[in-house]
Amino acid sequence: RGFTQRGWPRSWRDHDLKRHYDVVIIGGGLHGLATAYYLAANHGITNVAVLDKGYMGGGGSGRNTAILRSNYLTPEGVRFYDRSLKLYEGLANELNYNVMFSRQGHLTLAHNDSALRTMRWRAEVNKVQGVDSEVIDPRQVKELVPHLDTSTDTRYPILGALYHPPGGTIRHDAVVWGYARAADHLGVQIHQHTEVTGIDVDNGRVTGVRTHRGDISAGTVINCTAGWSTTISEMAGVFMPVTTSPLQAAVTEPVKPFLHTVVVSGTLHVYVSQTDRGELVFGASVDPFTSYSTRGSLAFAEGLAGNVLRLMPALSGMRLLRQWAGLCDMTPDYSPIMGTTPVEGFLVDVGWGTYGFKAGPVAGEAMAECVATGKMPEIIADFGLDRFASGRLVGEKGAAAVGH
Ligand code: PYC
Repeated sequence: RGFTQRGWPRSWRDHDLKRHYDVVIIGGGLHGLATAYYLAANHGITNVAVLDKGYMGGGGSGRNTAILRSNYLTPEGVRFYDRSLKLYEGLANELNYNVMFSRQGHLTLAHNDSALRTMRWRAEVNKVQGVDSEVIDPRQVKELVPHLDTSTDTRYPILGALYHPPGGTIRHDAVVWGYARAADHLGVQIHQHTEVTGIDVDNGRVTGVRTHRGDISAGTVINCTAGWSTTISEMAGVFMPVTTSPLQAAVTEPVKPFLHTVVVSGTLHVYVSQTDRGELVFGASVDPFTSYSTRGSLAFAEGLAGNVLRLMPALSGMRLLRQWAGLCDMTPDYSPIMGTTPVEGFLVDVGWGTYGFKAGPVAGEAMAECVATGKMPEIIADFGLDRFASGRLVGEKGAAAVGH
């Protein structure tokens, strides 16, 4: 396995590219690595390569705000994300890696009647699916988060909230590293800095992948990218109804722990949680334009600060330390696109919008099953690419953490 220069054991190995793999996964983020891990762990498929033009977890997996929840709006979405949360709960054991899962509970604030109505709707759908969510009043909100301004004479008074106790946060990098190390142990090859330049298709069937390090033949190719999901799919001749927008986030200096619940306001386009190190992690809605830029902007920092202070005026003295952006591939119904495509052997796990991170484990589990059995697992059957032609959409916009 080898050691780094500092004497630390390597988490995964480097390899020369082989000429053939049974499965090539494009995209070494959480989804690609989880798929590789479950292919090997659940189905014994180990002749697998994970390719990434950058480093493992350098895209959305390392840029999200690490929030976990399953309080979605559609039954399909709730079932799917609930399975993911269950896998997250057991992940430290499964991977033998400290992923720092923290079940703090998740609050989505309602500042007007229509938001409150949507919270009630979500709470009922959640309960029917066996997921713990309920609407609470401003007094209960204040008990959970004393720093929130729950007074009634504000521009955006808090009328209530959807409270989801199973939600929380996790250490996002650790999740990526844990899956990568476990997949490597099982024989999967991880190839960082390996850019895919083309996908070979013969007679409607995928036959291989071209990279700047050489060509590979493969029976199955899975597109697990974000930001470049349309570019990769187009290499196989598959069109994706996806547009890409940046989503910015920021982190403050560390302070003594005072916030023990994830707080989200869709109306104010802001969410906040506190890490174990004491930093506050903030995010907003996607930038209102399409772009592949991962740089932060002053306009975002200004807008964010104003909205955070509307919610928690006591934070006015805190300093932002860093800001960044990740790329969100948005679909028309805000649900992902998963499974088979018209090109045989070319599968996709894309279009994750603003909630791909929380779906990583279940997406990997389901995609691995799809490859191993050749059938769409029931849990992702509603997320197929064909739904855009049939019109059977899975509208999840009402459960997006933030306005879009
Ligand atoms: O869907 O919970 C969410 C979320 C948080 C940050 C971005 N999306």
